Amino acid sequence: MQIDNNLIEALKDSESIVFFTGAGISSESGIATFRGKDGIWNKLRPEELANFNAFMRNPEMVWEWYNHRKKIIHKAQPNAAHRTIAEMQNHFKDVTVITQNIDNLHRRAGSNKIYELHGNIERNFCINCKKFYNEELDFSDGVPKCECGGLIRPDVVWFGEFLPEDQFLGGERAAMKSDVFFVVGTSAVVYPAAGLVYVAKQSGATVVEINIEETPLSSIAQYSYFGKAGEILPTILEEYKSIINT
Ligand code: BJW
Ligand code: ZN
Repeated sequence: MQIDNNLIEALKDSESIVFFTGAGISSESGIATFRGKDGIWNKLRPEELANFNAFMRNPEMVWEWYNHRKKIIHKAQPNAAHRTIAEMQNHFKDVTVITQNIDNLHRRAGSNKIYELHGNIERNFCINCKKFYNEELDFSDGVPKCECGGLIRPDVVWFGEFLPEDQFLGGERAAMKSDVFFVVGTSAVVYPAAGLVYVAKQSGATVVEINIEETPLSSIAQYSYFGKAGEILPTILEEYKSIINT
């Protein structure tokens, strides 16, 4: 994979770089994506499972799905893409991760400035009084309930729900001031998250896409690299380091 010299030049002049990530960055850790050829939602439409009405109709089914994913996530390890992004902190003044993922793998890889747009699978809250329950939940009597009687749900963002304001605004600010904005492993079809790429572009950032296939954003990215994030990101960093050191 040949990395464009102009991208390395742009990185040399950069203070703020942002990685906007989606499920594809975790696929090399063994976590299935939602869409695309290996997506877990090829059979089940995401809009039908990841929404509050589905949870109210059948909380057992929705919890079964999250508990299944949680098991996989707990066994998974950050991959070369997560690790390279964390290592970027040693080379650039300001490195921000804006992730749509709920899997914690960026944090476990060592990134320390992370905005989580769609929540985090490690947290849960009561749909009634909003009390948080972040400890291991007990499912022996069915779907766990709060002391107030309300059902407990995972703290993730479902369709039709607002994104956590502080996370979205933090991500938006980072997008606005970014010099280079990497879009990694996302189909970029879910809004308002995908809109941050346009915010970055309109604010003058160089947009770089890394994906195994084309997305609606490919046409607005200055640089597109089609392949695995766990191979392309380390190549970009190696190329950058070799040029900086010459
Ligand atoms: C690799 C790779 C490798 C694979 N290397 N690449 C029009 C109609 C109806 C609704 C809307 C509409 N326009 C906007 C909306 C609203 C809706 C929306 O966007 N819908 C569209 C889908 C149509 N958005 C919302 O509802 C949002 N809220 C909102 O708008 O609030 C305002 C509001 C309030 C009240 C009323 C109305 C509006 C909320 C969206 C919440 C999304 N939630 C989920 C679930 C989170 C919890 C969980 O994980 O269970 O978030 S859905 C799911 O999609 C998840 C993801 O974060 C998100 C994005 O998916 P992502 O990350 O892009 O994954 P994939 O699988 O799609 O793509 C993977 C990519 O990786 C692929 O491109 C592969 O090629 C690539 N890849 N291996 C590199 N090794
Ligand atoms: Zn409660």
